[in-house]
Amino acid sequence: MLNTPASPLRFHRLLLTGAGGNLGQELRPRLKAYCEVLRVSHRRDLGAAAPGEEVQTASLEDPEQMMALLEGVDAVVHMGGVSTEQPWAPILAGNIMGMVNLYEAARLKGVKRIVFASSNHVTGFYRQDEVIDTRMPPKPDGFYGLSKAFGEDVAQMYWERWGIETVSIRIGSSTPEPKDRRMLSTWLSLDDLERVVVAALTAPIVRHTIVYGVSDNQSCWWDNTHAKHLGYRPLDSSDVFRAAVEARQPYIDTQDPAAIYQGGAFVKATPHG
Ligand code: 15L
Repeated sequence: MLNTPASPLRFHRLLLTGAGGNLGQELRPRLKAYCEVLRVSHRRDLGAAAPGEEVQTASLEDPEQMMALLEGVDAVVHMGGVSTEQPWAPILAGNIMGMVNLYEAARLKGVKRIVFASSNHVTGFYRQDEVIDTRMPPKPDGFYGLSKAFGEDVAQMYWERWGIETVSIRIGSSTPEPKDRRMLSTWLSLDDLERVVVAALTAPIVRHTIVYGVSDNQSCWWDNTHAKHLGYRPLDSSDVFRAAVEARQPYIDTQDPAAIYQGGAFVKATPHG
């Protein structure tokens, strides 16, 4: 957790969806510093609310539950939905219907800022020897990446038509430590995750901005030039883990699609039936 003595309360009520997921669990205690009330939600029961929290169960694919969830909310950190490559049905429910339900509820309840957990898998079929920026065309590496590309388009449409601002964070690999060679380039430390989410919540004007959620790794495939106005400055780097990762994984198979493309193993995941 960041030591941010200067972190003022900026929101009355902030909503965190997917609060029971891996990154939702990380953000739950961290986001409390930026609001008076943190409403946390998940499709399953999250148990008792901590001080300053409200717990509300909601399924993304249920429009009525989403309408109730957005009631009285000032801003949303949307971490909910499917976060790995899966068959189409759960992706359709969580990431396609869920995105539209979330934005319709935001429109009807007057919510004006959403931080959307997009993914690097929107551009997973660029090669690992290419450096790309946030304005290059998507190249999704599966149903999951495709659904996140759709989510970014939803965010764009709701900005143009309804003035709802979004920052779509194409999260790299957010884990306590980088686990393999690919993650030396894609790693987002948990503190930098908090930094990029807070920047996305508090930057004065964002319209619809796309940013790669990545730490200050010496090797990096993603150029965030067009998101500089967010003021996101990563302070961590995978480099301190490099020697240990290379010792664990001394060789890479350069013919393996997982080593050729930025999406790694996602480019060959086949849970599609
Ligand atoms: C993601 O989008 C996934 O949610 C996460 O589980 C990781 O696999 C990450 O991408 C990654 O690319 O490492």
